[in-house]
Amino acid sequence: MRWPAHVHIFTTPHWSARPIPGLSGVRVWGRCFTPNVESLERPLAAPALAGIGDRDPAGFDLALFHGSREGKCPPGQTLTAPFSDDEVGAASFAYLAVGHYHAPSRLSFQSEVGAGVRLAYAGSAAAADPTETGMHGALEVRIEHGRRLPFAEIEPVELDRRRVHDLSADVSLATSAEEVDRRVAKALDDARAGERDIVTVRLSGRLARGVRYAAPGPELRARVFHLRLDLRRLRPDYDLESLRARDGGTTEERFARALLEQRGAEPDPLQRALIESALYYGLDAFRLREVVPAYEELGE
Ligand SMILES: [Mn+2]
Repeated sequence: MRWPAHVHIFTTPHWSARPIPGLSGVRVWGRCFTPNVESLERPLAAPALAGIGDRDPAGFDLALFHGSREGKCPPGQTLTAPFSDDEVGAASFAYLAVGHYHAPSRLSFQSEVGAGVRLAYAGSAAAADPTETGMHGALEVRIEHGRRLPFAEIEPVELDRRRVHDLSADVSLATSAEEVDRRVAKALDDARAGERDIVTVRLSGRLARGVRYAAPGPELRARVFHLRLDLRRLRPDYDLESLRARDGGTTEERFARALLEQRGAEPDPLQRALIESALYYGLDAFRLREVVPAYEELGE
């Protein structure tokens, strides 16, 4: 791929600048980073900014870089090239365009070098996995300068035509698999999930006795680009608390109590889920007189 002539790639780890043709005094500053190499260098610490010098009062300086705003690091994201809000405030950039975090965010404040939005993450241009919900794209940044302090405003530009949704549906006492599908379809409607979208629906509640639900029907699957159902919080309608409380001596009651005791004593959540699925299979055998695969996805 060949970049067009007006694209400049910053290739030094220290800050360097490019002027913008036709815009006197406006400089874009950048510094490169190595993908997947975490760095604890602070890009906005005073020594890193020492080479930048005074800005041209006719224009402004803009920063483009990769880094982590401290205190805002999303769970699961690595902290690299950290900077603090105080460092942002002390730097002489009117606007800072930052990358690394995948969700959009912004920081607005006024200082002697600029006002309005002063720093923003555009976020990833497209959702990178099923947890990256919401809109993804770029930011259009408008900076007014010359007559007053440089003033920036930003406007999101949606680029990813797929949206990622993370939804939940209560399917309590659904009396058939079709009814479960209808409740999931309602959740898709409420979220306006469309045929291009990637959707996780977390089901919860107790299904009516004897109802099995393992996967969405074909009509439901066809409604979105990708549908993933999380069944870990779905339970059959067995009242475990009353089984635990009863001190009766039927085989079913003793079986239920024995497994509930085992589950209570088990520290490992995976083992607890396994014991619980064994309990449900056993209760199915007692009450429905049949055992079919249904509880492989139980979880906490
Ligand atoms: Mn990154």
